[in-house]
Amino acid sequence: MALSKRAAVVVRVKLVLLLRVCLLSGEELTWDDSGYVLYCPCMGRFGNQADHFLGSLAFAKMLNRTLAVPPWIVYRHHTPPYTNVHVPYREFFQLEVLSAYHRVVSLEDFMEVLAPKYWPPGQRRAYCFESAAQRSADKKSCPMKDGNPFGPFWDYAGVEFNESVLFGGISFSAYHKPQWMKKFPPSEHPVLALPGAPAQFPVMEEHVGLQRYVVWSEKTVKEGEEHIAALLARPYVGIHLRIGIDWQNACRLLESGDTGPHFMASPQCVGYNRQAALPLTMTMCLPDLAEIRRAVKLWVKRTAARSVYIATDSESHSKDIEKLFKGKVKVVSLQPDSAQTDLYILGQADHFIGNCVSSFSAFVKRDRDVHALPSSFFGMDTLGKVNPKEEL
Ligand code: GFB
Repeated sequence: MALSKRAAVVVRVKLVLLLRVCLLSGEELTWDDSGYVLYCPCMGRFGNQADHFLGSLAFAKMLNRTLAVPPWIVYRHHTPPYTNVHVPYREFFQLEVLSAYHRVVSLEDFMEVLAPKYWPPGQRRAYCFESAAQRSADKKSCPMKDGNPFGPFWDYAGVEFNESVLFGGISFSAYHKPQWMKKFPPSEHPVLALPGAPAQFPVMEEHVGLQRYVVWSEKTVKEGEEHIAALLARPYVGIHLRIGIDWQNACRLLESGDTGPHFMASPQCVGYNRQAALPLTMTMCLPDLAEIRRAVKLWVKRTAARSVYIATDSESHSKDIEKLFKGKVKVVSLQPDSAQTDLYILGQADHFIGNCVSSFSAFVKRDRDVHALPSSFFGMDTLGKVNPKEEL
């Protein structure tokens, strides 16, 4: 069933690709009278941005506007160039595949080809919540370029804003679609440029499946496959250790009990229904070495794995994990220049153990779900399924 669905999507993607591929090459772009949505992926790092991206894609489709797909903002503050790097979407993923779901253009192409004529300097309006404008000096302007990453992002796009349009009492959900359509008809408001993603974090349950349109670029696949071939013997278990200092601080918030049933990306493992959410434990947020060893041992045994791939934001604990298997299982951890290499390798594992609360893990989990590959989370051994009856 899963395979035939996947096959259907592949066929659809290929068909749409054939039709649209030329439309997406910069020089062939034509103006869309239905309008555009532009936004800055200004919250969080890759996993947060990816969650927001799926919601933004759905928002653009809901308003029947073309989405100007922003670059990823990569924070390189500890390694050269010691600043934000804006990585065009198509560096990591295939832009064209998105158009099987909805019309898109890269922000870079939009600015280069369309903006000079249809959204020229001097006529660039920013749109934001009244509450956001409260942060500006005159309390009437959208704080589009205030601080990092906002300023550098719009500078990268080459945009100065000339005017602000404020709104309130509406959200980005489908419930408010009529208000959006009425308030901002594309004839009068062709470009909705927003300071942040028109989406919720974490991604809404109904948008999780849009992950299937987020397909790795050939370059990322090639690099990832080379690492897998050179370093790993299948079957392999991939694990994500989100255990660094920022994460320790974040998980500490759980101890206060003020976080409610959901905390960051946790709906992916405790369930989206707040009333029926499973309890989120400290071990699920911040697994200690004992839990890491327990889970790895279990899944290596269950999958008869010959190697383990560790992706980590800090320590890999590779020596401790190696000791578990007395040299019989190869344990590998890279320090990749790009987090996407880790994401790709985790995505291809025969089994994945992720961190329930991390949106970095959530990206991998969604990506694997698209291909019906199994995942679980530290601190819980259900196969990444919220209803335990679905287990195994
Ligand atoms: O992806 P992300 O939003 O996930 O942010 P969370 C975590 C970032 O840390 C990643 C790095 O984008 C990577 O840059 N990182 C984490 C890793 N784990 C790994 C790994 O295994 N390999 C590599 N190469 N890099 C949120 C943040 O993180 O955590 C928020 O987005 C905030 O801004 C919150 O800091 C506490 O959801 O895990």
